[in-house]
Amino acid sequence: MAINRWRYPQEISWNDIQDRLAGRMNPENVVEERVRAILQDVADRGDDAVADYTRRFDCDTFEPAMLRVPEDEIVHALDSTDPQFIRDMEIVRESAGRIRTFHQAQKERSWWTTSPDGTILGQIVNPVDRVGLYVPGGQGGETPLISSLLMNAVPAQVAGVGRIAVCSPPRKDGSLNPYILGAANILGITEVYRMGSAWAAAAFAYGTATIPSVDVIAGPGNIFLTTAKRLLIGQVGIDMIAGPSEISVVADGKAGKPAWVAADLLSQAEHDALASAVCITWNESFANELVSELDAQTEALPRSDIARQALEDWGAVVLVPDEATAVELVNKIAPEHLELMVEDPWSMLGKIRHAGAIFMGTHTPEPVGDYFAGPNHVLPTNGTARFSSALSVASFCKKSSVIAASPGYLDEHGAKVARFARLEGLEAHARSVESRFKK
Ligand code: HSO
Ligand code: ZN
Repeated sequence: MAINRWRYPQEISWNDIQDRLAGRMNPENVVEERVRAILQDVADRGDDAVADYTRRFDCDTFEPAMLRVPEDEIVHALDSTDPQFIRDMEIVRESAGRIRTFHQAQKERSWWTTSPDGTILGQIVNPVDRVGLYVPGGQGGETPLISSLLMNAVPAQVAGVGRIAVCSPPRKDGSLNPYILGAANILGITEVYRMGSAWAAAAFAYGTATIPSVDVIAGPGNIFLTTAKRLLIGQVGIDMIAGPSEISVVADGKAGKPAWVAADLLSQAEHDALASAVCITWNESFANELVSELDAQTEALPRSDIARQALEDWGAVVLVPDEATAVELVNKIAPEHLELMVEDPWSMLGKIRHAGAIFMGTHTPEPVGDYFAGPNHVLPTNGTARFSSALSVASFCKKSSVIAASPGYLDEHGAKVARFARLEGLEAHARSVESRFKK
């Protein structure tokens, strides 16, 4: 495998690295026209359009009556006799609990301030009313992203969203994967639809006879779903436009073996041929060992083709002169996931300013965060960690400000407000205020 090896900054500049990684952006424009037509069709024809697309792409016997999964099926989703399924569902339950505990700490409160004159100012936090969550089917419905369902549903529940609907594309026989229904049961979600791709987003955004419209659509999906979400912003809120997975590992060569770093890089490379996995180190012999580990481990993976392509196209082992340069480079990349595989990660942490999620030291491989620890795995990609954050309870809330002026407020401040209004040539504003106090 031909993985990039760069000496930064001697052999490659930051601009060059940026150019190399920028090509990863999804070529969304190519599908935009098709997605626009799908959105319009669902807006016009509702359930029939959704069923038509589902028949074409997922299940050739699909009818509108099959859109909603009967509640009974979800209520009985855990009544399985398969011991493996039961054990798996216990893992899902424990993970959901840990995700819930973490997100409960994020909950923002409404707050109030009172001035000496009796004026009260405040901010009220309210959840949105209705949310539609998307779960990708994965390989024809065989490997749905259950963890992403948890990561989207739990913060919405902690926010207090009253109505949470879930959708996922049906398998060939029209059914949903039992793991999706089992997870919905564990989460206490009873509204589940069989639909996927851009038409699912359209149905959630516009509403149909069967599917009520929602306020926020969240969850990962293929390029059609992502493009639909992007085009629907404004009509609905969305979680974020997440790009292919990324990981950067800072390794001092003392903490953690090359084999571990290689495995961690591959954990994200296997997601997508467009995924990016980068190791930054100032230890040359470690870099050499890492490259041979990557070679060997990639070949041994079931998804070796995807991982190899990701590593060759968007991966790199970057040799820097020292730790300070490593930190500088990390802050420029602003990676989705950052592992600090160094002896003292806590002393490095304070210097990291831009990263979606940070994994500390040798005992914290990134997949612990993907599945189990509690923090959200829906994270900013493509350098957007410079200005945005993980999916959170706040993603499903909005705030209303409250102003309650005291009886004496306008006598004291009214003239200033009126003058400010006239500075902007807005006479009616000025009179609204002046009508209430004596000049
Ligand atoms: N690492 C992905 C999330 C995920 N991993 C889901 C496994 N399942 C987000 O970048
Ligand atoms: Zn992952």
